[in-house]
Amino acid sequence: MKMTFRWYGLNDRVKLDYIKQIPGMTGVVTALYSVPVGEVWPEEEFKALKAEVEKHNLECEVIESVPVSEDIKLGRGDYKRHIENFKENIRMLGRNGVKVICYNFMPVFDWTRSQLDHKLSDGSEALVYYEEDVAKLDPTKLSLPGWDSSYKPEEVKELIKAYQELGEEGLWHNLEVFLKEIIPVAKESGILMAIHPDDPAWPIFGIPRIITTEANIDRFLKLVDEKENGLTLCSGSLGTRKENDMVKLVKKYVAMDRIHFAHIRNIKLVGDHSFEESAHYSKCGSLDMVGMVKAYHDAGYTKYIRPDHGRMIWDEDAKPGYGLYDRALGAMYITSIWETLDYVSKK
Ligand code: DNO
Repeated sequence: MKMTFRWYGLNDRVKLDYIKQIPGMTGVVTALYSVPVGEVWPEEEFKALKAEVEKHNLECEVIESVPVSEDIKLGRGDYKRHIENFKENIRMLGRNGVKVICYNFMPVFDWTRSQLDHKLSDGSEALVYYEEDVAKLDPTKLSLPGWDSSYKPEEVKELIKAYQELGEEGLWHNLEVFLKEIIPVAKESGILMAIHPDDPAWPIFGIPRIITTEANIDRFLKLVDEKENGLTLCSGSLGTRKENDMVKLVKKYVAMDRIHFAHIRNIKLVGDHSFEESAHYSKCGSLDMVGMVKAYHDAGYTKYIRPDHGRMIWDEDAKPGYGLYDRALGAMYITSIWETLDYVSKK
């Protein structure tokens, strides 16, 4: 496996120098954040970003994310032009040594939480999702750090209505149209596409979400049954549903060679539709972290892993979920499990 770390570009408080100091780190996962969703990424800008990363002896082989426009997801307006632009981005990234592109097909809202700074009993702060608090939120007035914040409240209102009308089957259809266009281009460009599951893995605010369960992932993989049509297997997203057995899912999809990128983190389930993000260490949450890492390890997984969200600890002041300290602990925890498994299996 290759251990990587998400980096938000030159404005990120977490510097490349710090990331490089985490033992075992091979590269960063990043994106061009200046380009509006749906448009073409300027090649020179990407080359400069990559050069900056490489100057720090880190690789830049995974993009998270090339965002998919609402028009594509809704199959309306500018969707054909946006799909062509997406293909251009795939070609350009392939030319520049990128191997994996992570993206998602979540309508309007990317990852959603009810609070970003919930104090856990040890004094650390974590992102949490409490169903009863989410029910009280007004989605048109919300903004979370992982979202495209360029929508105005009236636009969000219109989008929500459009997705409610489109429904789950409509969203599946538009995903299929998108995949049939882009996967052949990914194949030609040496790129593995890796969809990120919906976080949390259920519909929110009455709008559909489809990358949520084993049955739906099976359906997704069959839409275009090619290796290039793969997954970012995010344990903290799929793991929000109790019935998603993460160790089993890793084993299954890694054996099919459809996991191109792994987001490994732990969560503590505190209700059917409520959870708290916890430290990576298994005992802090509900997921079997060693079981998951072992499933990747024993399958001889050679692709990319990153620790996912961290808590805010040691008075760090950073983007919620994306500080340096707790994610660095997460990376070391995963790397240590891997090393131990290597050691034991060679004995
Ligand atoms: C959350 C992330 C997601 C992810 C996108 C991928 O922290 O894992 O925001 O980057 O959904 O497109």
